[in-house]
Amino acid sequence: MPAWSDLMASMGRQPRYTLMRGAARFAAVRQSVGWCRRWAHRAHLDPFLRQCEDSVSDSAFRALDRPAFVRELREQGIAMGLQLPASVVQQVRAFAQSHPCFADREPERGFHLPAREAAQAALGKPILVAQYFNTESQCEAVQRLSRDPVLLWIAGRYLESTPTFVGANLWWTFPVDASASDRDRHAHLFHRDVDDFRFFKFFFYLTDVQPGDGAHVCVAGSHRRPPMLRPGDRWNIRRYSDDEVTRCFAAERIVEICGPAGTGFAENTLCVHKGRTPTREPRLLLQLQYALFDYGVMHDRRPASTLRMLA
Ligand SMILES: O=C(O)CCC(=O)C(=O)O
Ligand SMILES: [Fe+2]
Repeated sequence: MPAWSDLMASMGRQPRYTLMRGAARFAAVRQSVGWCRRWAHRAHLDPFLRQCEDSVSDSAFRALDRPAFVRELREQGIAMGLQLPASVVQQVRAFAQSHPCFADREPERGFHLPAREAAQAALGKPILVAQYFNTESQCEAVQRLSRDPVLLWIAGRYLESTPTFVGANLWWTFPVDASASDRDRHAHLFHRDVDDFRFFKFFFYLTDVQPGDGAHVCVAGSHRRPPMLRPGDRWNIRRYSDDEVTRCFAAERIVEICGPAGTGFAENTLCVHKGRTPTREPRLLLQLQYALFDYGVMHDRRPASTLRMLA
C-alpha cells in the first residue's frame, strides 16, 4: 500500500495525532509548541509542583534527588536511579499472573500465562510481545504509581507544564525466534518516537533483566543528535540497523540497561532506542508516559466487549 494511503487512513482515524507527528519531527516546532505551552501554564506549574512536594511522603521514591534526576534527563535524554519497592513489584506481578495478556497487543488474542504454548499454537507463530489491557483501572499499584507525587513532580519540571498522563502500558517480551516483521513491529529495532511535542516515559522492570533477558537499549544524548545517514534523516521517522547506530555513536553512548526487578528509569524516547529480543528469560515491563497533550493513542484502555481469548 503506498505511503500516502496509510497517511490518509491515519488522518481519518487519528487526525490530531497524525498532524502532530508530521509537525513534531521538526525541532523548531517542538521548541515553539513547548514554549507556548510553558507560557500558557506559567501560573499553574509552580502550585502544581508545590502540591507534589507537599505529598512527597506518600511517594514510592521519597529519597530521590529530583532536581539532579531532571537535569540528567534533560542532558542525556535518560535518567537512571528509580527503584520500585518490593511490595509494588509483587502487586504488579500478581496482577500479571491473574489476568490475561494479549499477543501482539491485539484485543482478540488473549491468553493466560500458563496457556502461552496453546496460544502460540492457535496463532501459528511464536509470541514475541503480549500486553495487558485496562491496567490502570484493574491494578491499584499501577494507578498509584501513575499518580505518584515524585513522578508527577519530575514530569512537571521536565515538561515545563502541568503534565498530562497519557497512558500505562504493561507487557511481556518472550524469548522466541521472532520473525523480522514482529521484531520491527514491537520496537526491537532501533528507532525514535515522536509521540508529542514534549513527552517522556518512565520504565520499570518487573522481572530481573540481565544481558539476554530483553534489556532496553538507549543511545544517551541522541535526543539532541539524530543519526544522519541518509538525506532527510534529521526529520525522518524510521528504523535503524544496529550497524547504522554503531557507525553514528560512540560505543559508550549505547547503553544496555540491566538490573533486578524494580529497576526504573526515565527516558525521552526521542533518543534512539530499542528493546532487545530476549534469548534467556522473559521480561515484564511497565511503562508510564507523560506528555503535553493526550491524543488518546498511548493508553491501554480497551472495552471489555472487544476482548477475546485465543486459548
Ligand atoms: O521494549 C522496549 O524496551 C522498547 C520499547 C519502546 O520502544 C518504547 O517504549 O518506546
Ligand atoms: Fe519506542
